[in-house]
Amino acid sequence: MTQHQELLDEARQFIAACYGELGIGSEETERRQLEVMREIADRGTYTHTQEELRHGARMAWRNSNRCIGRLFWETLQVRDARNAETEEQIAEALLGHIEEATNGGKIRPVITVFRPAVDPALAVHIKNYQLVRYAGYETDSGVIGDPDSIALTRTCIELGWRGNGGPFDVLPLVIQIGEREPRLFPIPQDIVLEVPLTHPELPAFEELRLKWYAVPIVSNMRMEIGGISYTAAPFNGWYMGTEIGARNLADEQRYDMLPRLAELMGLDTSRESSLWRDKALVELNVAVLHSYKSHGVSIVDHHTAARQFAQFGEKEARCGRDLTGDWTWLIPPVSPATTHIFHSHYDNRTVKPNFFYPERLNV
Ligand code: HEM
Ligand code: NRG
Repeated sequence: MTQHQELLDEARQFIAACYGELGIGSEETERRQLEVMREIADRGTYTHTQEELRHGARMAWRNSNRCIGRLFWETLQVRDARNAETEEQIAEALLGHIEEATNGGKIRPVITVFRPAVDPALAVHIKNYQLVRYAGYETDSGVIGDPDSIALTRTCIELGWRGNGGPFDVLPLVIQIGEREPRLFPIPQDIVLEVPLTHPELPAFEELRLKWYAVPIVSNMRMEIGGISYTAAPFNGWYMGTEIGARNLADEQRYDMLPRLAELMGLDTSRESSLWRDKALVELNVAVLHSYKSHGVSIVDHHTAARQFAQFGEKEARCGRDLTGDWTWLIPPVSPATTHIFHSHYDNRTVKPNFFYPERLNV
């Protein structure tokens, strides 16, 4: 199939599905389909209306097979930033996103959509994996900060950024239009909400001097709606506690905190069969949930999230839609078999609109 034909088909299908869900009559749907077909014939592309963009982005979240948080897909706030042209205007919209999403801790699910990649020379690329992320520095005595950010940190330094060399330095926004030189925009510290981690029963936990940022804003995925590719469409919800407590701070190739926490807890680390790793892991996750809650920052534990996901499945069935999902990502990394997800099967086929990993390498 030619690219042109593929776009026509995707567009027609999307308008039909979107307008059907929005309860728009067949006359208006057919009128819009014709208009879109004509626009594609004239320009080789078409422009979504605000309503199509808004509902399309919500469908993209609803179709994200790896996401356990989909019950709330209809609440997604869609910011239309398709008119942002320069790197400065894009950065300003991104800072606005951080503020609107953070909302003093009562996190709002938000997506900001930049102009689609019609002309590759003008395509918008955000090179950060998430808008807020900690730097990772390779030093002679090992990595300081987040090892996951080593490549981006190096790029930032090459582009003139000077980090503080600390374990939790927020990286600047790195924005690139087409093949132009990427531009850096530091994020003002006062708009980045962070949570210092404490444990409800272990006062010594503070000695680890851990913290994490409040809002995960994934910024490197491409959103595809009706055959149109939005290369920059950062989105956020709130964290599930295990993402921080069982992965970011626990993985050996990330902050690797389990050995130090086990020591602090006085556990027997001389043999695996004492299950010191498991005990430390649970307490790290208790600390994350406790700290976010006591700072009034939205977060969900994996048991509640799994129940919400079950509700999502029931709601989808009532709407006559098949549930798709990726089991390997949906099961939480702590006590997976205590959730119904572990004992279920999911169809992992890709339904569009959806989010995709970028085709071009990010750093
Ligand atoms: C993945 C939870 C909101 C789209 C995930 C993951 C979790 C999660 C736990 C797995 C992440 C990992 O293992 O690294 C939640 C929660 C939300 C939420 C609790 C609260 C509202 C959203 C929103 C969107 C979204 C608003 C898009 C509009 C996705 C996508 C992935 C994902 C595309 C897969 C990411 C990848 O492949 O790397 N979500 N999510 N989620 N979520 Fe959500
Ligand atoms: N595991 C990553 C974040 C991935 C997306 N998770 C969400 N998304 N909760 C991490 O930083 O730990 N969301 O849009 O809320």
